[in-house]
Amino acid sequence: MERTFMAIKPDGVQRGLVGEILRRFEAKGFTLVGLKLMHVSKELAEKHYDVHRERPFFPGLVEFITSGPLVAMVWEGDGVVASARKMIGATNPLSAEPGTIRGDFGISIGRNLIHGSDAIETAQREIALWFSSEELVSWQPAAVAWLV
Ligand code: RTP
Ligand code: MG
Repeated sequence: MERTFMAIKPDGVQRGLVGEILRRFEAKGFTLVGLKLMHVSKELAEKHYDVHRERPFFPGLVEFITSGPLVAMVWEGDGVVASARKMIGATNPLSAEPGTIRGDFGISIGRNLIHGSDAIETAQREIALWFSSEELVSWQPAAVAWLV
């Protein structure tokens, strides 16, 4: 079953949007299989955003991601990688459609509330980077039978 990695960034936690964001993915019908609140080390932040290492915003991005607690999570479901990206919205919240998380709650590209893996291969890499296999719970909610 397809899985994606997402993280509610420190701004989402500070603004009290954790419940709202979890609610959206639960209500959509995806299955939560991993969840933890954590302070991210500089090393993990740099590995996570490795593709952006040469970009001018990289140091500020790492500083921000390590600035306070973040909620790391893994969600499961058919098509979850692309669907979650749609629900998150465009990188710049001012361009993100209303109805998306960034479109509804953000105004700044550097404070865009949530990360979501951008492809299935990226999701596999990020899940392995952020979670051990013991931290992931495989289960099938009874409600899924009513969705599919
Ligand atoms: P993310 O990786 O955090 O889910 O965001 P994304 O795929 O929508 O965007 P990406 O291109 O991967 O950029 C990663 C994060 O870097 C910050 N950023 N700042 N100042 C800038 O021009 C700029 N561009 C990107 C954003 O916070 C973005 O989420
Ligand atoms: Mg990205």
